[in-house]
Amino acid sequence: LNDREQLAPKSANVTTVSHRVAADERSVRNGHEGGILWFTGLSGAGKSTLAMELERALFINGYQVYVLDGDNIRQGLSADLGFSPEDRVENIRRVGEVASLFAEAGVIAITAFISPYRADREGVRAVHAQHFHEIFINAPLDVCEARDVKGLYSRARRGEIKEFTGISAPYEPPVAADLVIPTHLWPVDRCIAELMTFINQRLSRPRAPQRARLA
Ligand code: ADX
Repeated sequence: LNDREQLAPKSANVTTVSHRVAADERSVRNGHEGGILWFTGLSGAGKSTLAMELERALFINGYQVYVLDGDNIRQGLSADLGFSPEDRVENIRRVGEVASLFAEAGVIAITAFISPYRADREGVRAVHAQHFHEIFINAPLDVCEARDVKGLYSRARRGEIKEFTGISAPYEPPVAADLVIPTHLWPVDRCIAELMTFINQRLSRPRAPQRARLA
């Protein structure tokens, strides 16, 4: 919780309380470290599909993993937020904090949010720089629009949805993503295989849980 000074707390007189479980004790038990796999991309690029497939694949391989998905989080944690620039900033800030808590708890958090602003994604990286991986789920706008899985693009084109990303609201693609997954070129199986390879390289492999000497 060292570099969490992004937003100065409104509350006065709060101090940091130390845990008595260290990060490496958690990773020894889990067989891997916690971390954040931050998916970003246009609506319809494939973030949710790949996040849920990857969650399944990692779970089967013994990882502690959980997906935070935009459409789900916006029905709970971010139920008070819409799609104005300010609300998107706040949405990503909250999700970044939650994902960081998951990572500290030893879990791999996969986040599936458009997260259109580069500065917001970099803000999350600053909160949890150690194990933050920005993954660009990249499909061109015309492909996402042709897919139009939820029918939102056609509604946005008709002006029924305002501030729609890619149509009437901006999307700032990553300039140096840790991994790029072009979903218009690769089938889902290939995308998952590439993600698994990346995870095996970047986060330690699962080991058989050891029973550490604990006091
Ligand atoms: S973000 O911009 O704040 O990161 P988030 O990922 O949580 O967005 O939510 C995006 C989802 O909300 C889309 O998948 C889509 O289903 C829905 N949605 C509804 N209105 C909009 C809009 N104006 N722009 C983008 N997505 C929208």
